[in-house]
Amino acid sequence: MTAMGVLAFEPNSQIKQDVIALGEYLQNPHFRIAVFAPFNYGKSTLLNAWLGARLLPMDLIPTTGAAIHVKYGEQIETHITLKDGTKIVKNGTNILQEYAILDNDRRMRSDVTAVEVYYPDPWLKTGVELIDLPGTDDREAQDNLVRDRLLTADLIIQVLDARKLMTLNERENLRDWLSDRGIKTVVFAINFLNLIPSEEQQEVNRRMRFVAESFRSELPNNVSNLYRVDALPALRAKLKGDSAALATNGLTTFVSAIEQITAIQQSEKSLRLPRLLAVVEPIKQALASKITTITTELTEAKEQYQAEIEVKQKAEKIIKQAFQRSLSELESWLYLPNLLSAYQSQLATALEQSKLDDWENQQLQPKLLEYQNAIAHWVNKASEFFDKKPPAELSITLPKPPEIPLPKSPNTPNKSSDVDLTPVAIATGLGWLLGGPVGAAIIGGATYLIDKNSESPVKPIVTDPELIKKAASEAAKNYLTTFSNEAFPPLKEYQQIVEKWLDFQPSLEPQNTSERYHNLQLLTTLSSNLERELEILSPKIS
Ligand SMILES: Nc1nc2c(ncn2[C@@H]2O[C@H](COP(=O)(O)OP(=O)(O)OP(=O)(O)O)[C@@H](O)[C@H]2O)c(=O)[nH]1
Ligand SMILES: [Mg+2]
Repeated sequence: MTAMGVLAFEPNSQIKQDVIALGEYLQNPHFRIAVFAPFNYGKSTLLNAWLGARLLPMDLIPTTGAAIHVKYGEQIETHITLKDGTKIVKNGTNILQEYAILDNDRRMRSDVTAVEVYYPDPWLKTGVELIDLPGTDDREAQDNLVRDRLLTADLIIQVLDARKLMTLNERENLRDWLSDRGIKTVVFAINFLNLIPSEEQQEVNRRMRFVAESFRSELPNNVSNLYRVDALPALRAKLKGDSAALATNGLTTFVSAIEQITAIQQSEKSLRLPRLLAVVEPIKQALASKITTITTELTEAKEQYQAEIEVKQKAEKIIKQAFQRSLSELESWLYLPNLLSAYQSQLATALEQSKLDDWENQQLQPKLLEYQNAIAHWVNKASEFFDKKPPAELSITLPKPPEIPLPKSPNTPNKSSDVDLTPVAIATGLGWLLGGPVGAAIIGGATYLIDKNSESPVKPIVTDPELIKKAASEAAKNYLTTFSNEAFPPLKEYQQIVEKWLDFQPSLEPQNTSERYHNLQLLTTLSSNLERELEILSPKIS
């Protein structure tokens, strides 16, 4: 049952064990009779007497260390199944000493999963199976095993020790545990009655009858569920074939009563369903409460998630607006007419003074950075808020130093007519340099023609301040035009990337809920299947 996993029962929880045991019980065609009692009460001795052979280990110390199932077989054989699947088959039952008794620490072997003894008894051949169980009240593992087996039994025989009667409390606990599982019939066998003085035997019998009364509601009035059997004397008599002794020690009466009760119960056949129903009820409840828990958790998760999404959507809106604003501020700054009116004249002055570098570092670059930072600020905010890596930063580079057509000056020597004076690259620091072999430089406002090929001192070529101013202003305009033209494409591209990146698309479901949905579905299906099965079964029980 997959729901067992979803319900996450404790590994040894009673419900889980009940379900497992019941599965086996429902499949098992044999009528199972289990004998149980605390250790040393003579369970194994009683079964041996019943079967007429020393099949099952008996001893003065706690002995039986497995549920030993005795079934019909043509010859006496013992089958041991180990946890790893190994099956050991041996003639006789000596091998029980190795696999089915408690060790020196009074513990069961943990590697044994099933112990079966096959025995050629005609009554067993009718489809009856006897189960010898470890004693209870010694260790929890044994107690658990016994309870498991009791649930899979069709008839339960409890051995009582005439010398140690059950207390009221013990009796009620047992009755509650059994009736919670739909087990209403228990046959009691009193052992060791011959060991107490006869004047006390009467009183013991009276009290035992009182105990037995709680477990016979399903039996006809003429059939008792309380018997006296002196197990050891019975075994001895049986082995000797002493039928007179068998009658006095109670075995004959006990065995024929059990056969009668078995016949009655076997004919009813309805034993197993009520027991199933008794165990199903707690499972139904566990399913229902788990379904409620998961549903509540899912609803809460969804509401919380919805709230988170709303917050994120709000944040997205604010961030997007702010980003757009900072971006259009930069755009407007880069808009050529604005650039020219803000910077052309100061740039021209800077060029005249050969201070392009200084101007870039002190004027243009800081301003550009300021706009870029404003944009990056919002991108980083979004990155933090939505916890995703931001796109590559916006990169706007400054143009190369400007080139200008250098005007001809009246002072320009004729011989320089062969010199191509345009365009002229304006370098920084040293002044103006021509692209060709001849350069022009402005140093401190004076313009010279530099013949780079000659070592001769520089000679001025343009000295007219008006012409220089004009050239510088032209150069400034060129520079700013290039700057504006080159800045827009990366800016547009960046805008597109960021706008797409800023689109927060919430997934429909909060994370980590899919498994819970799956479990919920599983449980709901299971629950309704269970209901349906029960509806089909119910008419058969009532
Ligand atoms: N005197 C006497 N001794 C008995 C009687 N029945 C059993 N015994 C002894 O009591 C001891 C325990 O008997 P077992 O049959 O091993 O008892 P058990 O209930 O199977 O014990 P565990 O397997 O340990 O739970 C053995 O030594 C038996 O010989 C009886 O009727 N009279
Ligand atoms: Mg035993």
